[in-house]
Amino acid sequence: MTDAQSYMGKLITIDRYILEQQQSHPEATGTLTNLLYDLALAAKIIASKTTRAGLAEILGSAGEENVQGEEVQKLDAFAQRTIFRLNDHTGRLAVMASEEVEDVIPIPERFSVGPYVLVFDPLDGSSNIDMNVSIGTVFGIYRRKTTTGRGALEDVLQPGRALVAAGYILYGASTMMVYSTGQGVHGFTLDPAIGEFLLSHPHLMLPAKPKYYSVNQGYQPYWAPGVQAYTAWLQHDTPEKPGLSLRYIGSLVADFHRNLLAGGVFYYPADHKDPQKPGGKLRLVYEANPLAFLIEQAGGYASDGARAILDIQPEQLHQRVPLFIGNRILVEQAEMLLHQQDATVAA
Ligand code: P6P
Repeated sequence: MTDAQSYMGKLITIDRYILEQQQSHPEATGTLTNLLYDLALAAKIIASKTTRAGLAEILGSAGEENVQGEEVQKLDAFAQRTIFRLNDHTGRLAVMASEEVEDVIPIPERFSVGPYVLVFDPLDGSSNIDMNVSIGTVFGIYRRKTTTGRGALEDVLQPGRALVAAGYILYGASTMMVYSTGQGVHGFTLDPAIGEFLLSHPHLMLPAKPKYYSVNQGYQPYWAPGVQAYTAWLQHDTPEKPGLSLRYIGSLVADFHRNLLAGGVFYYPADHKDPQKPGGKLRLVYEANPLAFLIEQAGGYASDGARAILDIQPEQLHQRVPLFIGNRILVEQAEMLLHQQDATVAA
């Protein structure tokens, strides 16, 4: 019986599952467990707003701009405040970093610091809120690197390989929380009637036979030749795989989640359409790295087109990176074609 089968049919809450996983780490103090509890609570609080986004006054822009120069939707600000306020006083974190905040977020002086670091995108895909398209929260957890003081940028700029946990919350037809602490990927679905996340997808693994490729083909005229060749390869039957269907929601967590369940590849390559984004649109620290951690735990791979996302040493908090993520065979083909393209250009 597989690990997944051993859980089928059992009614297990996320709190109990996280605690059970902690028991396989005798040295664990429970701090990471409680941090994951807090993120599950944040998910419930944010979900209580997303399900009413179309009804409450919360729609529309808060009139502010975040560091990306994007209008901040009120739901973005609410998600940011919720995650911060659930974690600023617990003594579990040394420092936080968010897509919505330019610099690292220190723990207020009146509270003690702890051994972990939380990086997060509080509400990714927020431009989809008004169209009722699924949106998501992405998070990653590190142990702090610094040994004195209250946590610093150095603690946040760690390679993804150093993550101890990562996950996302998908606010869609149902609200799901999917996470890994390095012992496989596990999915929980919120039962709003009881306010509990229940284990619904234990030990998620990418299907060996991929179904979808996900990219914004509107940028095709601006792609490098290697990306053009890669997309054509994905569309055609080859000995390695059948021609794939295109599915693209334009909301990273939703696109990632569908491909995790069905098999496939999501890519947001560098394009030369927007000079502001020569290295792709997605951020390394709080989008690419947590999802790369998850996809490797699920048997897949994530690359910037040349090397593993998890091996990249971040230089800036909001740095962008090209992202190819999904079945390993599909992502390695991207690396091969981009390398061939570079070799051709260099010749
Ligand atoms: P495009 C949403 O704004 C986001 O950050 C991700 O969720 C999504 O994958 C990407 O941008 C979509 O970008 O350029 O295709 O609209």
